[in-house]
Amino acid sequence: AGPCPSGATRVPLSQPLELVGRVGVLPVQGPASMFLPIASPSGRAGQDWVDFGLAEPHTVLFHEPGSSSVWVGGRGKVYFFDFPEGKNASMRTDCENYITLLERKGEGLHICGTNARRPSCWSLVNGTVESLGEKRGYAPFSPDENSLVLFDGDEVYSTIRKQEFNGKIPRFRRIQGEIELYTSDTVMQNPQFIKATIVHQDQAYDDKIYYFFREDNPDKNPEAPLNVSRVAQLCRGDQGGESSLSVSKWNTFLKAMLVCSDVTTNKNFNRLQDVFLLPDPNGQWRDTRVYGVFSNPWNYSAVCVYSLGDIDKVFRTSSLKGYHSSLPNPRPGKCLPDRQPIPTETFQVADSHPEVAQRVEPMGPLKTPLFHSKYHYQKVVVHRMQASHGETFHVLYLTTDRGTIHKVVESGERERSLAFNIMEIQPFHHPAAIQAMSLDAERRKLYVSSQWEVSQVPLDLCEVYGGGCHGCLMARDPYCGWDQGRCVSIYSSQGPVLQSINPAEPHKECPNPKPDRAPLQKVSLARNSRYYLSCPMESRHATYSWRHEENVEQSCEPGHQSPNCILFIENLTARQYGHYHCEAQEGSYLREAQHWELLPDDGAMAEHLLGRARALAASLWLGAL
Ligand SMILES: *[C@@H]1O[C@H](CO)[C@@H](O)[C@H](O)[C@H]1NC(C)=O
Ligand SMILES: *[C@@H]1O[C@H](CO)[C@@H](O)[C@H](O)[C@H]1NC(C)=O
Ligand SMILES: *[C@@H]1O[C@H](CO)[C@@H](O)[C@H](O)[C@H]1NC(C)=O
Ligand SMILES: *[C@@H]1O[C@H](CO)[C@@H](O)[C@H](O)[C@H]1NC(C)=O
Ligand SMILES: CC(=O)N[C@H]1CO[C@H](CO)[C@@H](O)[C@@H]1O
Repeated sequence: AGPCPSGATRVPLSQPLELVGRVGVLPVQGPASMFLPIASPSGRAGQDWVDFGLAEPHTVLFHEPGSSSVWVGGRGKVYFFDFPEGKNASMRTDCENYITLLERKGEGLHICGTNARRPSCWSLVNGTVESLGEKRGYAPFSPDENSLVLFDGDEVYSTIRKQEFNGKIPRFRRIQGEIELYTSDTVMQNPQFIKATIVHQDQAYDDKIYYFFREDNPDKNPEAPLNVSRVAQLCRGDQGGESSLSVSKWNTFLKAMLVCSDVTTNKNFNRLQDVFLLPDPNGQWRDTRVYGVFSNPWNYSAVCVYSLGDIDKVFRTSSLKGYHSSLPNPRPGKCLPDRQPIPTETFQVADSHPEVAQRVEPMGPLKTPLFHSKYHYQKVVVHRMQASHGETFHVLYLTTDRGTIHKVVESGERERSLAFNIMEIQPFHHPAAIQAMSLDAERRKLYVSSQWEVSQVPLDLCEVYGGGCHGCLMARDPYCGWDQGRCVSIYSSQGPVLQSINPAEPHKECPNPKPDRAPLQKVSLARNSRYYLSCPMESRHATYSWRHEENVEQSCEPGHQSPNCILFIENLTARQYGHYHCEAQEGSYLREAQHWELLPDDGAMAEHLLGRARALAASLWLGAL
């Protein structure tokens, strides 16, 4: 983005902004019959959405767990939506003010934006917007900059540069609270910041800031990856150093490499895309799970899970890469009590050797990814939930580059985690890339925004699973169970619902030993006509086949290109009349998904159907080409 056009108007900082409210309409999509659903427009069942009414090329989302509202910062506007009431308050400013930050601040909301390259903030309290003036470091000069702002009480940390044209080297700063500090320019090479967090440790003086980033690989060997993924640590109580060189710099910076590779298959995932921290339910900071989404040069993805305890241990115990003398005392990276400054010698060693030799590896005995996949995942949030029999599951929601969300269930076992992709959710009315995603674990909702709309998606979408009890349990969705003849959310039911504890053959728990048969559908067709039968592949784990009498005429394996398993009949012969069954098979589980009977007919009705069938077939062929 270049400088502002001469006609651009900034929001006058002296003038409060106008707020406008409106009541929106929230259509709710009806349920559709599915079992183990794959991408489908009906994956939207039960969700709410609101259209912006215009394109918002850059959005940020703010949602407070437990509330039914969501704030979206757009271009010159802050949208406020309440689900299910649905209203919006938009803040009218000029087209160049991209809102990049929305954060709770006491009673109100802190809003910061680019404001035509004069980064500024506003506070919104009790429906009134007031200008806080120009605030460098809180918002970037243009919205696509690599910016991260972290609030903790009165402290504010930021990676946003303060000068528009100089100071191009990205730094991690403390911009409010204690003395202002920044990272040395030599400790990171072209960093892309991903996520920052504050971790309160056992002793207050030991509190840490961890941030995750990618940077250029210092190893220029042509075999080596271009980028490496990192976690860095800083002591929250860092007061800077004693020498003129160290006085305004973080004196406790160290960084470590984050490894996400599968040694058995020799697959490496080097590009960190997103991080989600899942705190331990018992409040043990060391057991916080750090979920990292990584990709490789072919845009395949892997999810690796680390623990904060392991990260902390690497920084506390590892030697420094390339440093072969004995370490000074206190050792680099150590937080000192009582606001003691770090001795210059310790700073110099850490500043010249900021990387620890030991790498941070995923949890688990094999230190491998939780799973890898051919999808290009971008963002992740994780929900810890308890199924009705008390077993804990971690459910991952991953955004794909096609604007959908994959729901992946990790079973709670410590030793050998298993991950199962159970659903693809299309959250929007107009398919579009997902710009922001926020999880409300308490209310069990996901909020996502695209350039067109913001959408509220319930985590317990159970009505989408068709196929009766078998379909409901085969879905292996820990939020859903079978109750009184329906696949229901475990939260909506008063009493216990039937859920499976047998992940291999969950349907065996159902009262009816055999799944329901599909209803018979009939069609009359003339001889020599062209026709096709289509069977939606609702499960991503099943093989679908079309059977005519005893012969399998068409078979579609999991991972089939099209979402339907299609049987073409080029030129209908006498032998081809009769019954056709589409069957979905997964392990020992077999379900009839469709049942058709093709009947001979030479009358006018057949002509009509034939014409329709031909038209459909033609459009389908075009689609396939
Ligand atoms: C917000 O507005 C309400 C009603 O106008 C008023 O009662 C309340 O005191 C206000 N709160 C603050 C913090 O100004
Ligand atoms: C990673 O590598 C690419 C390709 O060389 C480069 O453009 C990019 O700036 C590098 N750094 C990061 C942090 O992604
Ligand atoms: C990977 O994804 C990025 C961004 O989505 C895209 O620019 C790039 O071309 C993709 N690379 C490959 C090999 O598909
Ligand atoms: C179907 O087969 C019949 C007899 O073999 C032939 O006359 C007819 O042209 C064929 N129709 C098509 C559409 O290929
Ligand atoms: C997204 C949206 O619906 N925006 C509306 C918010 O309210 C103002 C004022 O009524 C409308 O002009 C916007 O279109």
